[in-house]
Amino acid sequence: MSPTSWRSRPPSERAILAGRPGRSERPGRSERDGEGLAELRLLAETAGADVRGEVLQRRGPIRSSTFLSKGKIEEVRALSAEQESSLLLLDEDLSPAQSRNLEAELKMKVVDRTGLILDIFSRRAHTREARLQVELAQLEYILPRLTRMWEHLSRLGGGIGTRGPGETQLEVDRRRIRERIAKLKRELTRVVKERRVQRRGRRDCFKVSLVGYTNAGKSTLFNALTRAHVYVEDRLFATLDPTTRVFAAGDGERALLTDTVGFIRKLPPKLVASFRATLEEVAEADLLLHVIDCMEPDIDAHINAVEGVLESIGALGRPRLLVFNKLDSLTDEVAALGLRARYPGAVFVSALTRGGLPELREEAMRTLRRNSNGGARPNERRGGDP
Ligand SMILES: Nc1nc2c(ncn2[C@@H]2O[C@H](COP(=O)(O)OP(=O)(O)OP(=O)(O)O)[C@@H](O)[C@H]2O)c(=O)[nH]1
Ligand SMILES: [Mg+2]
Repeated sequence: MSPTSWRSRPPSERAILAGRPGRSERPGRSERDGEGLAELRLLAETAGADVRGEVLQRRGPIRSSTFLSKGKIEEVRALSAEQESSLLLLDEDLSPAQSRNLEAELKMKVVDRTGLILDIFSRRAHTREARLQVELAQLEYILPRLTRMWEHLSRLGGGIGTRGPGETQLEVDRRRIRERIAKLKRELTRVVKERRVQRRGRRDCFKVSLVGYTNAGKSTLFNALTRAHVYVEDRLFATLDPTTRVFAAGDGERALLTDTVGFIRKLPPKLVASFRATLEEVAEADLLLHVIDCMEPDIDAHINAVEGVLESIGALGRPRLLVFNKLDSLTDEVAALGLRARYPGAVFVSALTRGGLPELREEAMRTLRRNSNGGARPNERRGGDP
């Protein structure tokens, strides 16, 4: 794979999906009925792909050289010929060698999960901060792949036009990428500092951050609670940049609410690291509102994925309130009662119909007061940085 080739593809490239069925997928379904890899399909569509079929690799040992078994590779080959597709999107992270082997066997472009998520982020990054963060993650993803690609060329026997010039070109490319990475890191360090200064200015306020799986409805809830107009879309990663607004005020106290980037299962660690400037806000919040889509079939997997990211950014210890959103869609009374019984401390809302919002605001403020030094207001609290 040319590391950058898939970034410049036309908007609706025909794609075949492959991966292991998720835990929430129902057994016994056919592999082409569109249910097997629901999240990958959403990611693919968000990236602008025209999904033409799915191939499921059942549980069991994988073929280490290509991840997919020989039989599955044949299936992908047949399906892609039938659908005239030249792109395979894999729901797993491949080593550089695996993606190279798979591309060689299939003679089609292969993009793994991290590659796909990075592609979506690069399409979504509009502000300077987001672009810096995404570019850093992309270059760090590309760098080891570049190395392996050129090593592979050298191993093929070198000879005229490959070995000598190949190695030279590899060194040049690697040096350029390393230099760019160093420059991006310096710029991001400046962004981190700017954000810290901004937050210092808000020391006297309670700080609340919305966190949650992508598409859970964080931005919709943010708009409903603050009357802001943050962009909302039924696609993944609509939000990359944080926005902060006043969300409650009164009795000499103010709480600020921040909407930020959503999380997903297997969010690339490099991407999380690159988003340090954005995610520090979360790590320093007085309260996290963990928004969950109550229609999600595997709620616990989503909660675990979010907690995994929170842990990796040092925010798992922050006070947290579970907020089940989209209650308007949950028409099954028994399921609604079941959820309330399973998560007794949670708040249930509909950002769309604004149901449950007063209760959420009250519960959030109650939790903030309880956690802030025995009821003192934020400007009376001890301590330096917010
Ligand atoms: N039925 C229903 N749909 C909702 C509700 N809240 C949000 N949605 C829809 O869910 C989709 C995602 O909403 P967003 O607010 O963009 O979700 P998000 O969590 O900010 O997503 P990312 O920024 O992509 O991580 C949109 O189509 C919203 O209209 C709700 O309470 N009920
Ligand atoms: Mg959003």
